[in-house]
Amino acid sequence: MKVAIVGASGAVGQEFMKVLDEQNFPVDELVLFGSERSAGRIFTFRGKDYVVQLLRHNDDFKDIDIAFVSAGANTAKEFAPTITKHGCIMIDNSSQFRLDDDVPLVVPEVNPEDALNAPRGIIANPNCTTILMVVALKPLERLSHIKNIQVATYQAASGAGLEAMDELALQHAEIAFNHDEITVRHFQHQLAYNVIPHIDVFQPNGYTREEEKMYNETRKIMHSDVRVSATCVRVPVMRSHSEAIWIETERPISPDEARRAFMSAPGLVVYDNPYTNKYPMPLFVNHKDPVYVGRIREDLSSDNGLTFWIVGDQIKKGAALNAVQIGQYLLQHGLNR
Ligand code: 2RA
Repeated sequence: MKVAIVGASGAVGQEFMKVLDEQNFPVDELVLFGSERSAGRIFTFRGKDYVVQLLRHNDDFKDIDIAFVSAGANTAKEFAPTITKHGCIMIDNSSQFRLDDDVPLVVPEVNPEDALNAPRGIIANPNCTTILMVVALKPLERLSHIKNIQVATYQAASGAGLEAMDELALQHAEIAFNHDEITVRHFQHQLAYNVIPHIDVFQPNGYTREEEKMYNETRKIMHSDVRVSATCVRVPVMRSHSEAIWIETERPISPDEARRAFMSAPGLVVYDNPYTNKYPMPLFVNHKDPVYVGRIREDLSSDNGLTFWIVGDQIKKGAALNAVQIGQYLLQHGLNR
């Protein structure tokens, strides 16, 4: 396979290389693309150095089978025709195409078969918070249709990029050394020792675009009329997102029934014994593949309610691993150019 990574120098671009190697993805040739800012940089993959090439409108993608793209919505929109015009499959991590009717939005543990119907050669990778949540929802939906979801997210700095992670570390250092001036560049406010209930742009209905993604993307991925109310919060954590989830189903699902369903579901690890302090925490989930689930219990506010807590690595399963798993599914089902 000839594989491209577009946005190679970013947090997700770097994770694509790591995951492709970890997953032993069949990469016979690798081509890295980036913006003016990163063109010329060199990265090593499986012991070989690769130079980031400037992304341009030409025939560079002519012989490429799959392009893993994480370069933002504007770049995805501008370069999708160039990337796909010779038959290259574009797996895009941006929000640009996620809700397009002719672009599948895929989480392999939930709706892999949707990836086989990509008339534009584009497959969209969902938002990280959505990916992590639907991996846990899928086994429960099989038990009883989920009618309503409420979710509060605790999102890591990594969701705002490498620079945001560096800034968080700097803020902690500045506070530790009693600096009066705290560096605030990527966040609306200081993140260290704080939480910010604002990710992406506020909409007229008072939800942010990040919160609306969880509503719209969950419905598309699960082919469901489920209603989702999200509150998405940035927290001073480096790279794993946490989510407190409440669901209401058509019939009651007991915590034990849910636990058994979680334990047999792909992509999930149950880590749940609060009495021995066993529950997922972001610091211990970093760089891990699965979504971890704990705090499983009845929702006391609803007759058919269940509530639980999940944690997943935002850069890995929340982005790069999910995209690579889509690529693996395509290969298993005869990706043809
Ligand atoms: C965030 N989900 O966490 C968004 C984009 N990665 O900022």
